[in-house]
Parts: sequence; C-alpha cells; structure tokens
Amino acid sequence: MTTVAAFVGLGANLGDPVAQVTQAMADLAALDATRVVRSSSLYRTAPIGHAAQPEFVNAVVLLDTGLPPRRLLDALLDIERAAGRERSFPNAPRRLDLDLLLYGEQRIDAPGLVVPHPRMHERAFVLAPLAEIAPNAVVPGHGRAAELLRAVGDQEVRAIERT
Ligand code: PH2
Ligand code: MG
Ligand code: MG
Repeated sequence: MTTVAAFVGLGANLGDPVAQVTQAMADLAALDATRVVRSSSLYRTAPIGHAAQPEFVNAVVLLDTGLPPRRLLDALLDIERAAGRERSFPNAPRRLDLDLLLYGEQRIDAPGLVVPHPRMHERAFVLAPLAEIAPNAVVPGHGRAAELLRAVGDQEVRAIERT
C-alpha cells in the first residue's frame, strides 16, 4: 500500500481541552490504514483571530496514512463530531478542531479541503508543535517549519509539562 505523511493540527478551548485533544490522538491512531508516527507536546496558546475566547490547547501529529485526502478529512470531521463539536460561527470556541495541515507535498484546493492549510505558516500554535516533531517539514510555497516559527515569535505558546 502506498502511504503518505500527513500532518494534522489539533485544537480545543471548550470543555476539557487536554482530555479532548488526548482522546483525539487516540482516535487518529485507530483510523483505518493509518499509523501515528509522532505526536507533539500539548501547548497552551493565546487565541488568534476572535480574541475574546478561552485559551486553546493545541498539538500536531504526523500520520502515515493510506487514506486519500478526502477520506482522511471525513474521518477528522467524524472525530470532531464524536467530541461534541458544534459549528456556530467561524473561529468560534470549540471542543475539538482537527485540521489537515499537510498531505505529503500536495497542494489541494477543493471545496472544504485546502492543503496546505491556508494560514498555518503564520500561526505559532501550529508551527511550534510542528517544528517540535518535524523542524524540516516544508509548507509548500512558504518554507521550513522551524524558520516560519521564528517569524511569529510574538505569539504566545507554551508547552504543557508532561506529568
Ligand atoms: N484556531 C482557530 C482560530 N484561532 N487560536 C489558537 N490559539 N488555537 C487554535 O487552534 C485556533 C485559534 C481556528 O481554527
Ligand atoms: Mg482550525
Ligand atoms: Mg478546522
């Protein structure tokens, strides 16, 4: 089976964010034809965009997957729904957000599925966990994770100590 390296961003800021992100990592590991290769630390991050909302917990995982991008996206949406995700307005607080960040080196521009994730290169809450597990990962059109992270050093992110 041909497989692809895919990076998924996880985020939560309602309910019990640490528990939901941890459960989502287990749910990703249980997907068909998919293996979790690396998982980042969990990070506490200041909200970007809609500022008047609770702090987030974010993380990134590297998958090795045989699922095509649309099937992977559908699986991510299923996991979000299982966590009780409600969609009210764009960037609203959420129990779980799973974003397909990178799918190999592919660029995809289809309804509901844009890869690389269009804003990931300017968000420390994505780049810090991504650079932790894959500093040399390339965001097509933008560059290496570790270098992109340096440009967003003003955004507040801190790793949660593992206990
Ligand atoms: N997700 C957003 C908008 N803003 N800010 C942080 N810190 N973490 C997120 O996951 C996040 C955000 C839209 O998906
Ligand atoms: Mg998102
Ligand atoms: Mg999303």
